[in-house]
Amino acid sequence: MPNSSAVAELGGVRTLDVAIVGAGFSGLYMLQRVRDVLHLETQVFEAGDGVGGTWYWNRYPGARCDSESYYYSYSFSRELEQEWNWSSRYPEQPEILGYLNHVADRFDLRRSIRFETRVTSATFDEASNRWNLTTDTGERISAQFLVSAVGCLSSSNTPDFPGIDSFEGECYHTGAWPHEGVDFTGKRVGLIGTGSTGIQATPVIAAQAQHLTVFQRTPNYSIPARNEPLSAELAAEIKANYDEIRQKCRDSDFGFPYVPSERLAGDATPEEQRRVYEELWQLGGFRFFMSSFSDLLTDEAANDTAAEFVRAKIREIVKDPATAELLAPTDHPYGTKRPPIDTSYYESYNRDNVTLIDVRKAAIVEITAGGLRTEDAEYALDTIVYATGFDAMTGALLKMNIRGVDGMRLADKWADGPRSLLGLQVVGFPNLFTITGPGSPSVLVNMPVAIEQHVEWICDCIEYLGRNGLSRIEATEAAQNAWVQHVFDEADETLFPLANSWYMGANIPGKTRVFMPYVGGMGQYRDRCAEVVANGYEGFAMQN
Ligand code: NA7
Repeated sequence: MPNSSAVAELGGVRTLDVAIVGAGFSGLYMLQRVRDVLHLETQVFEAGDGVGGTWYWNRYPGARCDSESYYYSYSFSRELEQEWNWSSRYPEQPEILGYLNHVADRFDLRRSIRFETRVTSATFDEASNRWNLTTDTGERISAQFLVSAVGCLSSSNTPDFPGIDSFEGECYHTGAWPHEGVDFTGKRVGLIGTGSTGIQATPVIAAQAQHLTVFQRTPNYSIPARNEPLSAELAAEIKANYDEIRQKCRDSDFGFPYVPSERLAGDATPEEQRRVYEELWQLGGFRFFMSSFSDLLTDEAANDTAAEFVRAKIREIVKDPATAELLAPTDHPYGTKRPPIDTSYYESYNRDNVTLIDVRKAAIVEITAGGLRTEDAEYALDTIVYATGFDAMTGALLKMNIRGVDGMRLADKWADGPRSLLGLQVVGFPNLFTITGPGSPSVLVNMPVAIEQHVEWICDCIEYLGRNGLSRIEATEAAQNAWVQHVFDEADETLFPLANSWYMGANIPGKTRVFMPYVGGMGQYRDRCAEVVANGYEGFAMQN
């Protein structure tokens, strides 16, 4: 084991083998493995006052997982898998947060987590091959390895609207929701953003508020979730078959246990296409995307059959034809932005107290003391909800102020878009590992599947280094360049680059547009990672 030192205070500097940043799904599992399997000295640093990451911060009304509970969970502990009971098909945010708290208690993780502590800088010291960290609580840490478990969607984005601070009502970002909740009773609420979050929040806020005005820039293709309680019989069947379910997730493209379709949309008649889409629409959730036809992401004509089916559904559900037309997306292929899953989203627009405003036609000009002004009207509001998303994939990582070899800032290194080897390491930043970093399947996959694979790969790597008396590992330039090219090539074979999505960094003004996640599929990616190890960590340079 590398530096299996006891935790030590040297001149006010705490020494660790592994420093982990973030206590969400990734950080908790990383901690469990580093501390209890590798038996190394480690500490998690977490900005919040509790565990949960995404599920700690995103407490907005209607927040729930779009993946089904039984596979949106850890697989590393059979006991955990068997003892935890999910209440419904799609767990709500409090239930997932409860699950992660249970994990923290069950594995006694809290004692190794420093809460309400944000890492403010991380600098690599070449002389010692260690990372020097500082925190906003004044702590100084020296760690041999730095593991980022900061999440892909954790740095919230509030647009820089003129006058934003002049608003005299209440305003909230969905990604930093007050723990005590918000009462919308009797309020005129404005909701900006119709991504997955706005789509989940709309029906719930509409049911409480006096009036809800939704400000939409880009309409989305949303598929009904069809949430329902998980019956005792189904729960027992899942538990009896967990090994098989998990293996299917690991081998699949998207980390889901669904049977992928091998059929091309173009090989089906229009009637057959409609039958397939209708069946999956009724089943609900991501099956529509993953189990309908295999060419939806590669062939525009095939994609349009799915897109047109959803548009027809919107026109069928939404009674006002003008509103239905506004809600029907035409500017990007289906699935090229993260496909939302909803509960009564389109139906909300049939309520008398919900209005949809097109802010692509007439953009938001400013936030005023009493509401919001667009290019053609003013809206009086008591509350504004920003469901405006995140600086995805790189935002939280870059906020940490990471400096590698020769003082190089990661922010500068990635000014033209993130570059990494396998989404795990970056040239010039030795001993830094990024769980679900850009260049890995990450957000295109059911996240716990991607997270567990990364945690296990990183821990195996750290163990290997220790066993071989090595103290430093770094991606090589040639291997990184080849991987980045492969990531781009795979993306270019799909329709993904046609959308202005957060996958492309297009939601953040000034952010370089490159497709960030790896689209080659979880199964293929796992094989590549295993091959790298089998070839003696091919593409990585290691030193004593
Ligand atoms: P998203 O998917 O990034 O959605 C943000 C929404 O906010 C989207 O509709 C944006 O429109 C809209 N937005 C952002 N900036 C503006 C401005 N300046 N004016 C008007 N509208 C704006 O974030 P979510 O939180 O919904 O979901 C993030 C992920 O969390 C989700 O994909 C799941 O993986 C879980 P745009 O589409 O950019 O035109």
